[in-house]
Amino acid sequence: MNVERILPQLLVGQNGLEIDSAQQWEELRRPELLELFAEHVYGRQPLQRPETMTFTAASQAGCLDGKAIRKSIHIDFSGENGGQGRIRLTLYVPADAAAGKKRYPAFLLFDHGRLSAVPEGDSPSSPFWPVEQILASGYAATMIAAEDIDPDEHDGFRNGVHGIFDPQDRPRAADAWGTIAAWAWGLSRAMDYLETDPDVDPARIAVIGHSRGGKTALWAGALDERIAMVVSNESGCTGAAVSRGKAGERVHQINKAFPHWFSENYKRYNHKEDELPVDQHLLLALIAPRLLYVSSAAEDEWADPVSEYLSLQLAEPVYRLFGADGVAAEPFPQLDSPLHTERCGYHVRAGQHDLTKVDWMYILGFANGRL
Ligand code: GTR
Repeated sequence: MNVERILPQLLVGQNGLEIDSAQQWEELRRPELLELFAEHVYGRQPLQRPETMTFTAASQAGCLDGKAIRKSIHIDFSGENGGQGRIRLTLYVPADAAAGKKRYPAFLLFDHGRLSAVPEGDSPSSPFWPVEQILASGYAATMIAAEDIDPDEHDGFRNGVHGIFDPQDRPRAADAWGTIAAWAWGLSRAMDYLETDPDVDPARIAVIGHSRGGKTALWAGALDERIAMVVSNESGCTGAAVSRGKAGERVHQINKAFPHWFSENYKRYNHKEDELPVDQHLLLALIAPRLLYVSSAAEDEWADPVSEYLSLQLAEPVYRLFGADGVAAEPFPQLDSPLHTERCGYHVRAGQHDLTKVDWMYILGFANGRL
């Protein structure tokens, strides 16, 4: 798209102060940006780890011809409203991990109904979640599903974690958490569990999501600094892509089609992206200096690869504050030519909106030696 985009400044605080050190970024700009995204876009999470939360090992069995162990964990919690929730976490680790030899770095996938059910048994792999490819690359593979956290429909915020934790005796606040913030909260609860698993190295966990899952992974990664790497696959509008001047899906369209995804406040920006106090490159910058990978598909005009790449380029000044480079100097890459710098990576794959084995190949290639 050939429009001039006038974007909110990354390194100027709300009080006009120029941010020129990593310390100022972390103490001033980063907290105020988190506040702005919570208030105007995703909504505020009302709690972090519930006091009532418990982890239960529901099952453990060998799989993949003895090469791996599959564990099923129940993450249970309850709220003051009396409701109870359970996130089912599935974890595959190479067999030698369970023998206590090694703690593995891991990919934590956020699934949103793309895997028809939590895969069971000996053949868990799918192109969307290629467990064998992930394990063969030296990582554990773990996943949770959106449906266990909050349903992907506008139910008046009565079910899922909204029903469990939101106050029922007063009107909903305009900055209350939407479904994507609820899902991101679920990813942090998965992190809470993974910190306790003896087979996983909790300092080396990559969170990955596709499309609405990519939006979720980014907001989780912005909020939760335990996440060492974030992968946004084709997250598009209100994910990786810069909103101002974006092609394809716009703020008014996403708010109409998915009224439950974001805060009520976000609807104020329908047809008015220019009035947002943030844009999505600021979200990507909140991941810095941790590892950040953005991927696009060439035919995915709805997500808008050019705006996704631009966002990653514009996040670079924060990586520079931490002494790392980014992709700002590089033009939009050729198809299937991944661009990998020290802390940031990008590729645009030929084909349509999806998370495929080819995406995973490039993503695992980036993680190798970095995560
Ligand atoms: C679309 C939505 C996108 C993207 C996508 C998906 O319908 O407009 O923002 O999230 O769904 O999740 O596959």
